[in-house]
Amino acid sequence: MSAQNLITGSLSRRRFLTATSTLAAIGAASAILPAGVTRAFAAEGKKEILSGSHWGAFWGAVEDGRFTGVRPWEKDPNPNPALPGVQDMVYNAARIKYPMVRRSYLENGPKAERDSRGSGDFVRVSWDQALDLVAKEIQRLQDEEGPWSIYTGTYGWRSSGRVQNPQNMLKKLMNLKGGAVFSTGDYSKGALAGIMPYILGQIDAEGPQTSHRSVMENSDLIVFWASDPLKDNRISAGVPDHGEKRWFDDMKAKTELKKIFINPVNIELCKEVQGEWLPARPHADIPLALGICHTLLTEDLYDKEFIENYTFGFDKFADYLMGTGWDKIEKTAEWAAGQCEVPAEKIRELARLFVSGRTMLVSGWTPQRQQYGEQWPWMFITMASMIGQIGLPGGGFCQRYHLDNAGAPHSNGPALGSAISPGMRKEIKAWPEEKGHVSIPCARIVDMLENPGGEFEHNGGKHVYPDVKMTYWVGGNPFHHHQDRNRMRNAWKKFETVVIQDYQWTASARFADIVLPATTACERNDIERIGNVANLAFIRMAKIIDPVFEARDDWDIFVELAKRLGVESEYTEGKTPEDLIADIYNQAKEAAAKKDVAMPDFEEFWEKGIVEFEIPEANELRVKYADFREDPLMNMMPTATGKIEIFSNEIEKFGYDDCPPHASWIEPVEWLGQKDKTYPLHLNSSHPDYRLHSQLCASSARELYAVNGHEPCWINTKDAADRGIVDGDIVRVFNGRGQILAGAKVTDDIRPNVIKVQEGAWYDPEDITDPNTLCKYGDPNVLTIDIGTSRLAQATSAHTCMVEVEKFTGTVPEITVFTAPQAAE
Ligand code: PGD
Repeated sequence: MSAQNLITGSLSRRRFLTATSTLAAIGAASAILPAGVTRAFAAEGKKEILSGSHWGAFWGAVEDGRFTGVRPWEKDPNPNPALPGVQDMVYNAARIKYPMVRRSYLENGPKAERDSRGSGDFVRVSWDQALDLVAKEIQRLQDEEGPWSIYTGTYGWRSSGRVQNPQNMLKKLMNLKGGAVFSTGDYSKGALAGIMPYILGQIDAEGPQTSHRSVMENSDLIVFWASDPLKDNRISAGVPDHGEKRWFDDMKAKTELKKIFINPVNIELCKEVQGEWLPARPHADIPLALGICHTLLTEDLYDKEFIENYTFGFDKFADYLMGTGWDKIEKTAEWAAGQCEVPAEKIRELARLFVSGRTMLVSGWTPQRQQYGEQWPWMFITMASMIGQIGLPGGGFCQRYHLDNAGAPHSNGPALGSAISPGMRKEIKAWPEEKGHVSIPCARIVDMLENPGGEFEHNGGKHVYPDVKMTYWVGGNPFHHHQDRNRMRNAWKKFETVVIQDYQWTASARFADIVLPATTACERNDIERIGNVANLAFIRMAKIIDPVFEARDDWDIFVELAKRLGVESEYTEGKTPEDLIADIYNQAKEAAAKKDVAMPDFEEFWEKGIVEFEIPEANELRVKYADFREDPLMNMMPTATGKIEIFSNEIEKFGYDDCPPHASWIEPVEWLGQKDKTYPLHLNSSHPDYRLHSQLCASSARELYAVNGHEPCWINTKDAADRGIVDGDIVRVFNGRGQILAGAKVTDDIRPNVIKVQEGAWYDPEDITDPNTLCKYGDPNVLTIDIGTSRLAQATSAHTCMVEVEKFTGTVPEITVFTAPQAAE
């Protein structure tokens, strides 16, 4: 039987009965059954289907063809409390039900009344009409302008699933049609990924890290520096395994292991494991680390042998520490204390402590989402090099413990590929460089819109911004993830046509011309891994219900467009998503066989819904960079010098004053140390406790955290008292870039002069005609600055932001963003 038939419903009645007889134990997919059988089956009552999501593996309950609830997979050790949102978002009021076109666009075509985007004035159209409009516009721009006029950078976290990757689908389609402008980098670890290849010759913050067990057995001290592994591991780009819970339990039990949390927020994990909270000033991590390094140098505590044998360029960094480097400032503990507000004696104490036993330094990614963000990861590795424990059990550094349970031992399972590759661009017209570069750093989209034909620098190169006329966005939400919303809103008008393909009415959809309703992952078939690092299992992401309203799978939408654009057969290559699911499973099965790991046939896997792998004992004690430590010549770092580069000759050649050739402190444009106190509070817009970026914001999971119906604004007790704010008040957070409402959460778990509003809160403008309109719900990116980290990575600087807060005394406007625009009901 073909994969297509198996998955989409040609199971025989006998096979169906076999499958359903095991349901009590393992669940079954109504989706794999013929329609008639599905109905008969549903009539038997509630059934559960095993599937996976960004929030975890779960059993989806189905009653009479309706998805009615979720229950965490029984082997999930720490289910995400937001999981019920997965079911809620299928039906909630923000669901996009039908293809919609902005009225004036429909009546007058591209460019029409772009000021009215965001007003919600949409007209329902048929699928054919919507698809014709999109195809016609792509064709027109390819013919009349060229591929440089269409921006399909389309950044975003989409849904889990190895096959249904709508961004690759879109890119493949555009490549077959002569290309488009794509994007590079990401909003996540863009600065880190930009600088690391020069320092370690690899991105480092990816894949497996030194195992948790190695830390538990060998470390005396663990320092979580701007890292929140309890919160962030709740989600994953694949399906999270949540195994880190066991690590936290072990940490809590091992009282002799010292834990320090350097963070402006006293995070849950710090309290959970009875750690020491060091509330250093945000945006001053580099001075703090420099003060530590200066102490290590001047008290002769650093590991000279490691520096000598494993690193390059320390002498220049030492000069910088001692005040003979480029800025002529000696980085004494006293100097550092003035910047980071940690007492000088404490800084020296930390330095001594770090070398007194085995120390694991753990960093999160917030400090690299700041202006000059490239400097922090470099500083962090320089400090770890001076401590000299890189490659030793339980020592060194880790930049990924907060994601994908990256200290988990990995199983003996094979890799699971991704099914759709964007392929190569088939040029219809040659692409001259003066028409603009083929890609831009993703976080520079607004610069591109404001400066068509303008020059930009990136990672040693000089390029030209293309003059884009259209964008097609899928699987991402730029009206949440990008900074400085008011500036963005204005720049967005440059697009003559905006197509958004999503399943929910995000602000991005509201600011579109053509809105195409996609299915959620629960309405189609796919396959994923449980545990991006542990690779505990492959899980069938079975269709739980048929598509609701007029939603269509991204795949089907792109096939329809490919048809209209004359590239259907090249696009599909004769396959369906179900074939692709079977293909990548079978490829993995072949790879497994080579390692003597047995896997069931695809058919059996699909019926059962899961194949689990074993964890070899040897993988429990992984130590990152142990081979380099053991033999730095045979296992050299893939850098220019083969060593860890504390100084980079390559970066020096770029001559960037915003990215010097060794880790440096450069005062940012906005921070708590600045003289101007117009906006006296630092805004921390870290990742949310109970969503994935903006996903689930429109769901019932909001009840877990909303304050008085608004996105919470954590504020220190003293700061609140100074402003007459009490817990639960609606507050206005503002600066020169914009203003938002939020719900005050008054607490001592955030240090004074810092507030927190989580990224991903949906943008809800009160009056789209006002360039400084209030966001009624609480999107922090109304307030954040939109500048590149530096010319090297050109990543986001979202965490460089100062604001003021006041109690809101006006009439609180109704929040409207969580219901569809009226015409779309
Ligand atoms: P998501 O909310 O995941 O955010 O930005 P990103 O755009 O990735 O958006 C995904 C969108 O895809 C949602 O609208 C969802 O409905 C849609 N979607 C999901 N599945 C599908 C599908 O199958 N098909 C289609 N068509 N659509 C789908 C995240 C970005 O935000 C990231 S990664 C980071 S790290 C940044 N972090 C910060 C930060 O720390 N602070 C601030 N201030 N801002 C940030 N922005 C960045």
